[in-house]
Amino acid sequence: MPLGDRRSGGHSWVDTMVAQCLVLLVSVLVLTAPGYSMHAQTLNIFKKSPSNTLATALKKTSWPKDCSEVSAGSPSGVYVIQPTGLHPILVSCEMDGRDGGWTVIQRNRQSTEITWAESWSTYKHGFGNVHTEYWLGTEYIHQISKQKVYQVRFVIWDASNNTKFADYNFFAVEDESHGYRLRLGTYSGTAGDAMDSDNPRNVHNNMKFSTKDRDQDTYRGNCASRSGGGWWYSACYAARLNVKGGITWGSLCNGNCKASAILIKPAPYQ
Ligand SMILES: [Ca+2]
Repeated sequence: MPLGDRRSGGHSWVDTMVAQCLVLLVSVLVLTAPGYSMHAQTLNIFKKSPSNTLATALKKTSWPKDCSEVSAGSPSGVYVIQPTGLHPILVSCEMDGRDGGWTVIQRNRQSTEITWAESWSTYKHGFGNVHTEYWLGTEYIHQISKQKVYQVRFVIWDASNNTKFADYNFFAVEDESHGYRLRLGTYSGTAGDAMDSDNPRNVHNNMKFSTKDRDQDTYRGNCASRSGGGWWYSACYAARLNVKGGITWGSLCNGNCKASAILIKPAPYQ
């Protein structure tokens, strides 16, 4: 029914529309509550009214499953995604250039105010500020990574603020019952292969995730307690990105890296 017919058609349709608007608005407020804000694209659904497009927008039940499904040409920024089987979540998307569509699962910098020394459950559901430094959440990373075949890009800004990359052509995080174990493919890049190693003392590939209150490393002590943040420790690390002020990536920068980011997107092969 066109919007103009509402006077002759009674109030019920309009009331339903208002109710749906309120429900959606409340959802938006909840999503934006803990220091988050949403990208304009999400709010544009309100601007396309009044017409049937509003009704269409309100019926929208599917969000992008990851940043690779955000429409081409969109700017980098914060978006709502909804991985299969999950509620909608906010993530930062790297959309710039031809090589866009990356979902940012971690971002840190040397001068961060985040302690990173958080518990298993805090790591599980994520923390920080999606606009600056944050951990998306180990559970959400797992849920995203099981949707498709993913690749990962570790971006490291070294001590001189040069940007370096470490790409792995496969990326997955197993479920919580398997300790959120990390699975990486073959390395290529400019930062060095700090996540994989023949040395069992500092390898990260195939390691379980550990936090200060859940020691799943291969060290007699507790790597996460000694090092601050949760990570896929062995005994203990060659790469340490989840830390306040001591970001390390192999021999590239040892405790003095300027910043880091971890990005994932579907591999070109599926
Ligand atoms: Ca241990």
